[in-house]
Amino acid sequence: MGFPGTPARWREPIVFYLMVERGPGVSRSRGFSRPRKGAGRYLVILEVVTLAGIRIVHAADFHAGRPAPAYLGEEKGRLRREELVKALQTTVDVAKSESVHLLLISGDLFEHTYSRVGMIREMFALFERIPATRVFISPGNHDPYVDGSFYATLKMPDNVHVFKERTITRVILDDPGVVVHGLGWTKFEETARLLSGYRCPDGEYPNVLVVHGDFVRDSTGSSYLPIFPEDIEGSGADYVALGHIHVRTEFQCGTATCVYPGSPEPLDFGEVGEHGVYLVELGKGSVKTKFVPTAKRKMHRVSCDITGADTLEKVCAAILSVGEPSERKGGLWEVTLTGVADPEIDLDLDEIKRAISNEFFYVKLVLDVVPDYNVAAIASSNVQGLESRFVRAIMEEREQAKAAANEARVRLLEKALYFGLDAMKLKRVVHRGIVRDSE
Ligand SMILES: [Mn+2]
Repeated sequence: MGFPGTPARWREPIVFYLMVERGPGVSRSRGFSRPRKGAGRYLVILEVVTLAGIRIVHAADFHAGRPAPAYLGEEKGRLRREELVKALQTTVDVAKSESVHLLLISGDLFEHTYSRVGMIREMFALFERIPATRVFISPGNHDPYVDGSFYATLKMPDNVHVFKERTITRVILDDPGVVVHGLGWTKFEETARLLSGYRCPDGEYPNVLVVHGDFVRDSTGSSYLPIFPEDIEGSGADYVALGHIHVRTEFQCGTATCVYPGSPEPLDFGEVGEHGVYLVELGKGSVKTKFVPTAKRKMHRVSCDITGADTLEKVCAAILSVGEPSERKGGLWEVTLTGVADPEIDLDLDEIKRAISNEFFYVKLVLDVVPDYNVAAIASSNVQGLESRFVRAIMEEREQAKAAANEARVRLLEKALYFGLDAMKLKRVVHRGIVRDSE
């Protein structure tokens, strides 16, 4: 074999391959080429072959098919629903561009109750785009392997393995050298500790465990397949690919690295922060993880101080100072208005929302402002007047509740104070601090 770009007298190069690490994932041949007799000089090349471990994309909790929250309305709801399905395509794209050996899906890929066969068929077909990647699916509580499940009725591409049994089974892959263990939910509720007592056989290949369940640290258990720390510590797994918790979490349990990748798309307001999938590089006794954000939209939960804003226009301007314009236009926001507000200003949330909603993909407003009443001054002025007597009565009760450390009653009385003052001064009750935009 000639060597391009080298002088002719430098015949065949001698290539030394230096192995820097032994382990799975070796794809290069090793050794060196022998010079042929009669050749003149030789170019000696030292090639360092770094051995990458087993490359994995780990994802869970897509919840494809789930109805969008009603507050999004019809058009945005439909769009959002499509985006949940599309998240699988994005995940497969990551698996393809990273040329991973394994794609692990730890349950709740779709919602059994709400999914249609056409949608699921399209989703399963996506796995055909990555024929060199082995796909492992561990059904969860929303997509259990029950009678009539799409996992049971539709044909899967050849590179996909679905764990359909309630007990752990394993698949040994000599190329790239890994053992994948997993189980599947076979009903919609699971209180048994299905991992308890399982032990991966010792061998030269690293062990991966794929399961959808609830990691619990106390003895209260869970109806979502409780997993106790000792279940994992005793398992001998190197990487535990979990699903069920929608906000990503990574933790160590004995020698095992455990990851909840979270839902690739956030599903509701509790699920703030980045969402995506995990890229994992695994060797025997070594695990490297990297989070890859893939979510199309983000959930934001912020508060906005409107103290000093004495017109609706100023209130709107304050709200529009949250985030960057692109974050507002693409994101789902929950904005809580806080601070001290002029009691005369009409904080009509519907009107405010109409004025600003074009600037957000979706915005939900929550009022948590304190009206700017000078309570002490009202209590001491015109002592026989209704307002003054009302304030003093409430304040007295508030002191008693405070002395009894009854926080809930203190808050209730403060609310009553402002409701009462509003009713007397403004002739109406203002719903401050009450969520009016139902989820
Ligand atoms: Mn889930």
